[in-house]
Amino acid sequence: MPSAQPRTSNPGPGDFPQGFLWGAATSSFQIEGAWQADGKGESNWDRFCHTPGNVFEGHTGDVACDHYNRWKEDLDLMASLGLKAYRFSVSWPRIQPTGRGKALEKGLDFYDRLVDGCLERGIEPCLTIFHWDLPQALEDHDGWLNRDTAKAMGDLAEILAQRIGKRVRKWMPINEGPCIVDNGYQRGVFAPGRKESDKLVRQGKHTVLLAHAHASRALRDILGRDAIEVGFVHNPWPTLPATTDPEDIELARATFVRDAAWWLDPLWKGAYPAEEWARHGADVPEVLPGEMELIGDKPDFLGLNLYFAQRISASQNDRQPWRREEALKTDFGWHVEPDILYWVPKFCQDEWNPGSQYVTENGCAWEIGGLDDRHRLAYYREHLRSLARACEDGVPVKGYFAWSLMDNFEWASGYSKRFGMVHVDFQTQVRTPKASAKWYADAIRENRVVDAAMEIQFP
Ligand code: GCO
Repeated sequence: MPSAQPRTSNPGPGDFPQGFLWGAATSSFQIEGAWQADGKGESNWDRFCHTPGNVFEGHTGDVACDHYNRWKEDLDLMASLGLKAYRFSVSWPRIQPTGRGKALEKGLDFYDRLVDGCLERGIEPCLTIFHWDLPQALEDHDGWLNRDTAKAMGDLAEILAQRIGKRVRKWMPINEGPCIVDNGYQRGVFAPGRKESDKLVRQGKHTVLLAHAHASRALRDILGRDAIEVGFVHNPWPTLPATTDPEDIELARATFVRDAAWWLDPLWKGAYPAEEWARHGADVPEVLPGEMELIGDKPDFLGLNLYFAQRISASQNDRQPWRREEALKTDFGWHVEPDILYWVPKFCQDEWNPGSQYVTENGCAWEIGGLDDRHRLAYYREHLRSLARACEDGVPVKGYFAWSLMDNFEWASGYSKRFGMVHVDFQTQVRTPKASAKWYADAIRENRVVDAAMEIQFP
């Protein structure tokens, strides 16, 4: 097994600022299981999985990691790794089975215990309100294509704020708008599996932004703006410079910003990007009076979910981005480009100046090595090196959450893709930390990218 070398020097390359938040992330549907326990309602992902042909080999989230029953053991595991923070999501239909009305006490009790369990172990609970498992009853009314869903999410945020209160300081209403809408309502590869027009899909994106806004408003009104931080968690399409030539950097920055602006401009600039708006002609969302003001009440931080990247070069004739063939590829075929964690936070800082940033997800699906997962270890190591460089350059990145704490249900790929730093045997539910988890624990303890005797190179 690769092992950490003892620290030999004063602060230097690879060190993180004091108080840097080291965490790991999961989401409700991917780990909880217990899909009908204690009055929980059906989610759109339950329905999607139970409909043949949607998910790899008919896998479902019915049991997943059985975290609903094993949460204590899982928190102990996190504590043993020295995690400072845990990012998890709540299952909306566990709290409101139909997405509306009175909350189910048993559902709230679960998250109540989880939050206390984190705090008792010195782990900061960071709560995502919506990570894709929508009550099916709301989906039956058009889900994210229906404005009412945004309002309903505001109500859910209110319920959570009242019950969980200031024990949670970092709240993330939405996880990855593009995956919710593009994958769910345009490409049809995620729940609910619809294939709708550009116009409807853009309306869906607007509804997701509105949901973020309603939830933020509820949290801030109830808990107080100064008591909590509300973040927007996004997965931008990352374009990086092919070289460090200033022209390449500028082209990459401009391309990146153009791609991400549809989601981030409304939040940080209070308006959709004008050029893009014009380009879409009639395929733009209906925006009602007051909505942009609500959406433009800036989040306190930007959360970035980053996994892979493409490159661009100014000297290339067509100036089109491409994926580097020589890059290592994960089991998903995703091109690994560790400097994504340097460039993307920097570009975001320059364009939107969100004040604080967190890498809310970063990780890889690799089966290779099994428990001796050197590729994953190297992935984390090299990405964190890049992130440390961004911090050294003054980009206010305050923390990092590895995706994922443990192997889990990977959406349409079911259990065929393993992202965990902890291995899960889905027959026995036994959890076993992989080499990457042990390395991560060392890095947390030393607050820096520790060296490891291992040979994986990222070309
Ligand atoms: C995501 C996701 C995770 C995925 C991960 C790997 O937010 O896309 O939050 O649920 O499992 O990204 O695909």
